[in-house]
Amino acid sequence: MATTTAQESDTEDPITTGAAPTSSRVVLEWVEQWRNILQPDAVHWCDGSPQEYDQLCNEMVAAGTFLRINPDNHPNSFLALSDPRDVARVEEQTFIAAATREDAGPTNNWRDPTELKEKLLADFSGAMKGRTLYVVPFCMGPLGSHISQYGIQLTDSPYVVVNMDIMTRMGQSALKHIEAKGQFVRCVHSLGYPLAAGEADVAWPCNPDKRCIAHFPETREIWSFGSGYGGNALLGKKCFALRIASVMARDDGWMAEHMLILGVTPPNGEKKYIAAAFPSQCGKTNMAMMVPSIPGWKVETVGDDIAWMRFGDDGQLYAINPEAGFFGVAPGTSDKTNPNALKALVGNCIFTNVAHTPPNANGFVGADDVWWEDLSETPPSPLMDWHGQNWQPDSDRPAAHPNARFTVPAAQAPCIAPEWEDPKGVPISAIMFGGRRADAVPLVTEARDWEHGVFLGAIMSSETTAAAAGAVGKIRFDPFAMLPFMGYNVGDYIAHWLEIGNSTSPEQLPKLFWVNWFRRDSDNHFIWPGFGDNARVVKWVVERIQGTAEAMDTPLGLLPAPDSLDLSGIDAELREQIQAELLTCDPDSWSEEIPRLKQHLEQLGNRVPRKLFDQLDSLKRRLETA
Ligand code: SAT
Ligand code: MN
Repeated sequence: MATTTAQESDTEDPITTGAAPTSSRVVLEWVEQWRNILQPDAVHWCDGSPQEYDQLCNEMVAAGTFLRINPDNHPNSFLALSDPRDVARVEEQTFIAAATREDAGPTNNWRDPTELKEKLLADFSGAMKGRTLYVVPFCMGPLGSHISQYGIQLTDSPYVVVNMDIMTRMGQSALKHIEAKGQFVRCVHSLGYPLAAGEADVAWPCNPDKRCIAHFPETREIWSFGSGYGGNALLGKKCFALRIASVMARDDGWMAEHMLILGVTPPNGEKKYIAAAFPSQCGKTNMAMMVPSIPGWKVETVGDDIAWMRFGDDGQLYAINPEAGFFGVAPGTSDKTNPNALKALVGNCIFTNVAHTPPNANGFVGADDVWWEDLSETPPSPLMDWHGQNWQPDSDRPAAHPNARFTVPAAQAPCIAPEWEDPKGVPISAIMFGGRRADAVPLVTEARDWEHGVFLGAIMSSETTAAAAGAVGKIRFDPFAMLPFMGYNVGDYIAHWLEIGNSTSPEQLPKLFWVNWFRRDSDNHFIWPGFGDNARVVKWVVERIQGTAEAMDTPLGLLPAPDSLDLSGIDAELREQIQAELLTCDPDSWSEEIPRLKQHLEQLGNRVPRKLFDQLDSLKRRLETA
């Protein structure tokens, strides 16, 4: 570990980056430039060692940011409770500062890069007074993979450092690769809460009024101010791996997508890989870790949130998971919904904004442990909620925040695919797009071809969730589950998808599918059982790839032919309801949707390829003649 503190030195300007474990001029100059702006008391170059991790955690326990939870239940694990104003991604304060408004497109908040930098430089100036500046070199993807990318995050949050340690390949080895390449994404992050001499710190410093998550795609920079939570602050995740990487991918012929990656082994042993795009909090982690309800089928996890995909020399599309950990939604995670996630949470976890049992508690979880909605049918008692206040089952608010999270190393999941870190990536045979839709969208629809699949991805919509600040449950269009994560104009993004479809032979392209697990009946209950039963849909998809399952043509696309979707073991009444409601296309209600879809495509601006409107016209015609 290399920390230089003001106290240790007796020169005029005591803080230097002199203890840096690198001789790379680009790195040193950049860090030094920011040290001058941020004015920290100390600079710490992160080496990514377990000792460093332990020391930072112990310091956070001492500072009150972390509570060590019962080591008998979760060794080496901690609970953090955030400032109640800092609990989710803030889309309103997230900006794409591309050279022109048009380059950012109508779905992004655009700011002029020069003006935004000027404003932010004022905010960053002196922002780390009284704090340590951590230099966090990291790699997104397996170290040395030709698909991986590198970054350095400057931050004054030790909470961010330890989360980055779990979520990325962080430290000395990443720095060596950065030195060799001379290239890295520049990520600057401050909580925006400097401390005056002698001022006491708070457990979760942040500056909600001045929050600003800024992306400069042309220069591959991220400047994030004022938040310490999730995707606002762990800059390797949405900021880099999606917003900046989507721009890199467009420029260089690859794809950066909001997708899980799973490996599925059918009874015949021929393993296939599927990527699936769903908005935040729509079950990507559960799907990636599912335990199939149908015998003889096995699912393994490659990634649960982000996929980077590139064509191999053989013309196939290969995917890596750029992350090294899971930053999963805790509430709802249970033995029923995701037993593999619970098994992954054996230890070395960071829990944020879940509920906890006080030190003197007894009962099911015992003292000093964590709890969230659905973890057990009966909540433990006594229980402290995510505000740290006493909570009763008849309270009118949840015990865990709906966007409470666990951070855990991916390797700890018992279902992790042995090849999950293969630098080559895994060959993708199918891509699914799915939203959270109570009505209309069938359980599964196969696209007629790539272009039709791109159309289905572009008209995806979903109910909003607690992963982002704002209203929950409102339907919004969320093309490719990338609405909050595209680093450039959505029309160009769709055009890029079309270009990808021309980059290899049609037989080598993944097949595209549209799915929806979230249809509700008139009593507002989910119709489809979901979770392990989603394996039935995966099975149909694999059989379509292999050419063994039947499909029927509908105006929307190819739906499972009667009896081709395996519904064995589901009770007869539900089977009938599934056939009648989830595996049909209702031409009348879809005809009513057409004007809305047209308006949606128009609102995406004048860079939306003509082909999308042609697809809409064809859909309209098919519906009229159905
Ligand atoms: O907060 S994150 O962006 O990391 C999680 C999510 O919304 O998917
Ligand atoms: Mn996500």
